[in-house]
Amino acid sequence: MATDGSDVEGGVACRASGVAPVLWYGQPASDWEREALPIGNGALGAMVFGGVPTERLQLNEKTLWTGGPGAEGYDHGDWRAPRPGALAEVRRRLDTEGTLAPDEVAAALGQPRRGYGAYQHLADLHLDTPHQEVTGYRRRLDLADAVAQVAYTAGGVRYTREYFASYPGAVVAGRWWADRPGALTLTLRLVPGPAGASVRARDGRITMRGALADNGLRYHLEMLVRARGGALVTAGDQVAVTDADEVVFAVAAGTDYAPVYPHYRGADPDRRVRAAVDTAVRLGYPALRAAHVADHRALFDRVQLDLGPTGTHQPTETTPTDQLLAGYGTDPAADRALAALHFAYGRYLLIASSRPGSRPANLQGVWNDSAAPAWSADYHTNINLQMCYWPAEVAGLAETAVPLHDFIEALRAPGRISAKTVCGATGWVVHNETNPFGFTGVHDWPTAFWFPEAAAWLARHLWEHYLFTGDLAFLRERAWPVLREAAEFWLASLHRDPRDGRLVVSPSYSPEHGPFTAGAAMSQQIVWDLLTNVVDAANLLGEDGSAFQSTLEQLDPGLRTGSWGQLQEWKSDLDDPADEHRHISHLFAVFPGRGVSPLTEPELAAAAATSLAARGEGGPGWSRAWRVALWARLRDGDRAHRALAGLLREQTLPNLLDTHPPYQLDGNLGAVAGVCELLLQSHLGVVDVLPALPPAWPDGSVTGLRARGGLTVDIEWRGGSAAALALAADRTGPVTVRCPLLAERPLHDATTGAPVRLMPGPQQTYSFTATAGHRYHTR
Ligand code: FUC
Repeated sequence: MATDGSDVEGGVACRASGVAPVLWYGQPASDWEREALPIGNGALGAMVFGGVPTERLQLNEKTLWTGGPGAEGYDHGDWRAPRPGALAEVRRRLDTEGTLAPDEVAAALGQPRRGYGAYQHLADLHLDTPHQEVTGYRRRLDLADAVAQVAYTAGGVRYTREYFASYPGAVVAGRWWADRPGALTLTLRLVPGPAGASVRARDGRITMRGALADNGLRYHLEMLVRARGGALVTAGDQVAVTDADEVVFAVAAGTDYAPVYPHYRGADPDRRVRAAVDTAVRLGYPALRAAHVADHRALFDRVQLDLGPTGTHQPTETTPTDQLLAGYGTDPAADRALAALHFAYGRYLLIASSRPGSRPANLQGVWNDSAAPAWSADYHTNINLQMCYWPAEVAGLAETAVPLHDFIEALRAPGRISAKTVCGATGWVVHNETNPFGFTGVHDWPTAFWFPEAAAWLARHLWEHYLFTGDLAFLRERAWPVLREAAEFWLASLHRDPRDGRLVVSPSYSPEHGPFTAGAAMSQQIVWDLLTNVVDAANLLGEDGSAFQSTLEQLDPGLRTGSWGQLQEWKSDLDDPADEHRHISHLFAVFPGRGVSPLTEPELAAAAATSLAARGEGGPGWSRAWRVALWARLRDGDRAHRALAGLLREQTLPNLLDTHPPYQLDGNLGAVAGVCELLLQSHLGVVDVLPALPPAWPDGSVTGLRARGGLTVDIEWRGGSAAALALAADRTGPVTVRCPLLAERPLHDATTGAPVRLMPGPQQTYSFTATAGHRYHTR
């Protein structure tokens, strides 16, 4: 990137501010949730405190879970005894009574969970120094390099430490150095998380191993320490270094977990963990670091967001991040800089918590310091897991979705059994939440146990991957089997509504509030979405989609306007205008669905806006993030920006992590997707440029956003309108763009230099035929 702040290549001047996206603080972290800084490589995570005299890195390995096979009484949540007629009875009562209380339905269809388990804290790495009084303290996290750093002066010596979690190296690595030779004296020690772990140290190597008490899951952590200069002594279970010039270490960890139903066990982790640290140390710190930075930047650098000039100073550079956040709302320029930093951070967190080969990001990504985290830090599938992956495609991070795709595929085997035993249907199903051990059945929390639509909602992520990449082999081999089998479940489960003969979901529960009914809006909208996607996929693949098509034609779409102009959440008009519940389920068709848009269904979109406005502006971080995306899809940039402002002001911690409370990653990632929707939309088959630009962001630019149809899009705007546009096409084919700029500016093919013949269309759209590999721009 040019350092003069502009990078002209075929059209869009990427006015990136040239400021490295960095979080920084003037004091150590004392609170894990609010202040520690996360690094991760998808499988391993560390929270860096930057403490003096003692440093703490809290460590995680994504598969360290209690529960599952081996845990007493564990099952996948399928009924432990058949309940002949139970489901039919609930359906019959809903047909006659209209609504049922959640307690009643939970009594009939739910059961207590057994051995579900929870994500576990692995260990704390402590590094003790003799330093007491320090000056010039700085703690930072460079998002572009994915390196955390701490620096301070003690006794006239400048000490610096840095850490990163390397995906190619499969280790968390650290380096300590000083600006004077022989100045480093520290002790490294591990404090295990699981009870009963054995810790040994020998020749600069600390090994922690054991098996979890409840399920026998074996875990192994190894750390190798090397010092340059001075002396390194291994005493007991600690490594002590004195008078060294530099200290480096690498940590690797693993368990014998394997994502394979029904046992979820694989090879002993010892050998691969040892090989990882040995290889890392043999490679040497500089090469390890360089490979890490190159790996991370290959993903991170794809998208740059700049929200305009900030005057004489760069707020993110001159003001510590916690103060910048605390001052949100007092300085528009600083607010824009913080919003751009928050966006970059969300992309960083997705990269750090989800890489091919790891499990998907859980409720806390990969970071957890507890043996009993909230909601087990599991995979909630009625909004949270899906939200975490909303930015993956549009924000140029498709590779981070691979763990989700793998996870969804692995849910099918246990999901088939749950579909049969609990729902009496073919196909596969998962309900409200799951764990790494294929929990696809039910539990008994009345307002959060029954949600068979989760499988259909998850399946759309594989369809979306096809829409963004055009990868037909992926569609045929990976997406189609998942989609088809999820749709088969609904062909077997949909119920004919005696009120109007339409096919509805019954029982149907609009997440987490209100009564059980038949045909709640979200249920219908998700099934409509699935069947629509399956029919499209069948047509593309030459498969027989006729059964899905005919079911779709009889399906209640779950879209109706109610007595106060709202989009009804339930088939009966039960909505309370004073209800401010966090789940906004009946607007699924607005986002992430594609069933309602102001451009195609203006009345329904107006009803959706009425509902959304009535939901107020409060709620947990994830709910605010959803509103950013919803208002963006309703093309109201100002209201979307207000939701983002509320998220930053009220639901964001000093380390910029989202809070529910407690810390929950989905709000960070949902906000990235929401911001992308303000600047670019493509869910209606049109590349829609600046559909909901907030008035608060009059000038700016974004590079590298992705549009369905295999396009990479750069946009520059000034005074609230597009000023330059560039599109790079992955493949040859028709492209339609909605951008008023094209009325006054020709589009050029940067590859051939020739002007592009644009066909004007409705609603300020312009169409042309793109050629694979060509780049088009408006200059
Ligand atoms: C759903 C949400 C809660 C929370 C939990 C993890 O149950 O309703 O707000 O986010 O997931």
